[in-house]
Amino acid sequence: MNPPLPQHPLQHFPADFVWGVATSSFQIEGAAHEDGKGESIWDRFCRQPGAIADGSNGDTACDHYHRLEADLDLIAGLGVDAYRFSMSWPRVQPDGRGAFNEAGMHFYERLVDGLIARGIKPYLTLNHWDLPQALQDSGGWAHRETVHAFVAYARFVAKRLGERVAAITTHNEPWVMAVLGHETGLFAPGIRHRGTAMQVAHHLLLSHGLALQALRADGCTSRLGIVLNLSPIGPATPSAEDVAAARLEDGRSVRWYMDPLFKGEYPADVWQHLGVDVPQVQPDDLAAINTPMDFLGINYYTRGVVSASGAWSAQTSGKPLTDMGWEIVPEGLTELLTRMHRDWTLPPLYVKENGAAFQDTLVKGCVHDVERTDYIASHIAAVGDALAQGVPMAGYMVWSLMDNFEWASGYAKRFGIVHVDYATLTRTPKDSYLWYRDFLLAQQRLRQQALAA
Ligand code: GCO
Repeated sequence: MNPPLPQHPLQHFPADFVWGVATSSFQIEGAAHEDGKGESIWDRFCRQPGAIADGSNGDTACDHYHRLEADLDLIAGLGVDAYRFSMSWPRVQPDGRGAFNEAGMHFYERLVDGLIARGIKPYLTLNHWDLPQALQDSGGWAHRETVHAFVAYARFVAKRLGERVAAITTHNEPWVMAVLGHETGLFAPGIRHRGTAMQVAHHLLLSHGLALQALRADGCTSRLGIVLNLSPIGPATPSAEDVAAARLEDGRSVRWYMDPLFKGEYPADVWQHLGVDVPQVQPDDLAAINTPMDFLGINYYTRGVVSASGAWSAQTSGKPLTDMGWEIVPEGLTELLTRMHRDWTLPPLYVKENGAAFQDTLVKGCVHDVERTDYIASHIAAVGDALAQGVPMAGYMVWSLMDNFEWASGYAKRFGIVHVDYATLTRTPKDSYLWYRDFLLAQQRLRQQALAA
């Protein structure tokens, strides 16, 4: 017998609320050296000894590139309104500047048309971290020229797909690219220099703003925005030192992105703290970053807790943990969303990623992932709580459609609601997939009842 699935009271979401599921190019596509695709910084980074926990790479990943139709059927089987995917820049423009690669574009046209044929709205992300290596070789995101290269790439893609995709996200998680990629060096391109990281963050934000302006000038009809990874950040204890440390971390990870995007300024306390590591900012940059957006996407996984001594650890906090060692805190999502609504004037908000890694076991064609199902159900309820408090929530997307390449953790961490057997590449929907499908069906019925009433 199957273990019982978690029960949460069925909340009533607005009829136009967008339910979705998400992936990213490097994590699922594979076909790393096919049909004219250029090298990305993640292709290169995976070759560095020790960079990836299991020594793996994205050469095959989930082989999504060759299994597109079957994967589209899996997405359709969920009954979602939207599918969030990213485009590999080096697949469509191998060197990041100059010639575009028609074979690469063709893959994404098939993807978008296949979604539309199945009644699913395509949500496209232009940059989910896999920068063309050729651009890295000339300085990458630390170099201002990359900003202009990105805008040219965005314009090309929007001209080809803009009428068919419902939404275009410029960047996924600038904090991760800047800090994990250029300060701690845990992610590609593996640089360790705080000043470089802050310059990268500035260039990502600037290229986002300039791309929005260019796309709108070109007449692009998709809704445009950015996706940030955010957490509520609190002190480990009420001590003045911990409170100050938490405030600074909130500044570095939340306000450093939200203030320029929504107020046109960097937070003064963080600017002062950074000293010589502040970015070079040209006179019109902040006005460009402050360009109004049609939506803001948020990726939420866990809360942040900060102690000045660095002594706090999630492992001893007493909260349940995921396989990433991250605390499970659904109420943290409500706290984050209501705080954002309070502190900034926001466009419609979407949770663009939310989900959890657990060690799954596939037995007789089933994965009884009760913990993941409960994680998703409790976080959807947390979004409902934010809505009830007046936050302009417009959608929610599960991370991720299927198990995939979890960056520096390789294939060891499984976030999918569909299990992938990496030896055979067989896909098996987990219980969480079945739960989400049934949940969406129930939402659909509520919508119909509301329409009929
Ligand atoms: C991110 C990325 C995803 C990750 C997911 C789980 O948020 O880091 O957008 O690519 O796989 O978050 O860590």
